[in-house]
Amino acid sequence: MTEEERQDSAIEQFDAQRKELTRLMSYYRCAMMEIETKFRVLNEERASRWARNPIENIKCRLKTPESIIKKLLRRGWPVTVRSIEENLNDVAGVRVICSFIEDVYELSEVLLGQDDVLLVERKDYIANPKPNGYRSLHLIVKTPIFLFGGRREMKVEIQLRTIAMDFWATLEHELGYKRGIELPEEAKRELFACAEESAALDARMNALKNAVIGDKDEQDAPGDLKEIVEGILRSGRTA
Ligand code: 0O2
Repeated sequence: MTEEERQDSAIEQFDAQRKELTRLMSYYRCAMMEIETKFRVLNEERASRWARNPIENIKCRLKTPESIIKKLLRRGWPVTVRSIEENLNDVAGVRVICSFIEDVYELSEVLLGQDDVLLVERKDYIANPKPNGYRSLHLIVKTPIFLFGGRREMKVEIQLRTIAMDFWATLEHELGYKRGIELPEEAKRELFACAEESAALDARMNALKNAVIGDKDEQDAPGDLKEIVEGILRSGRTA
């Protein structure tokens, strides 16, 4: 092979990978849109039936190619387009900020009850907060997107949390988590205390909701849900 032929072949391979990556990222974007729409539909229905919005805000994000490559390298996985799909669960992320703690669980149960949503992994950092105080419900789901060429299953990471949990996580992210820096012990203790206070506030606001609105929308909630939520709220009250 001449030098020129080698260059042409390298360019061709690079171009093929680039096109494949662009296509894959667009599939992730589509899956993210599907999941976002599912939550918007649930919010719309609750708003029309009970004049209440269980969802305060939805934030979607696609991991950047730089961040994807860094994660693959960090974990020792191959840096190829196929490896992204095989190894990463969080390329497409949907964060659902809920009004009350009960909304987090109800929305997740209802979403997972849909026949085109398959649960891959569930991490309940609300029932079991991280040692630093972080709380959220994390789901990895598979959902289909329908393309000209047919159906394709894509993974999406969903984080459900209350406004108070989001307030804490956003500021904590600013302070340390994002930059990967180790905070001084005193700062860690203070952040943990803030997380506990936020959890107690969440429990009080949830109780207030039930006192003011009653349990109208709980009539729609799946049977075992009340018990789970009540357990979490009890622990929040004693925090
Ligand atoms: P970004 O910038 O938000 O995307 P995995 O991704 O599953 O291989 P891990 O750590 O087991 O790795 O995942 P986990 O525990 O489900 O957490 C992943 C995401 O949750 C993070 O994504 C954060 O968004 C959020 N998160 C987890 N722990 C914390 C925490 O202590 N503080 C804050 N503020 N957020 C947290 P990324 O990709 O790390 O960051």
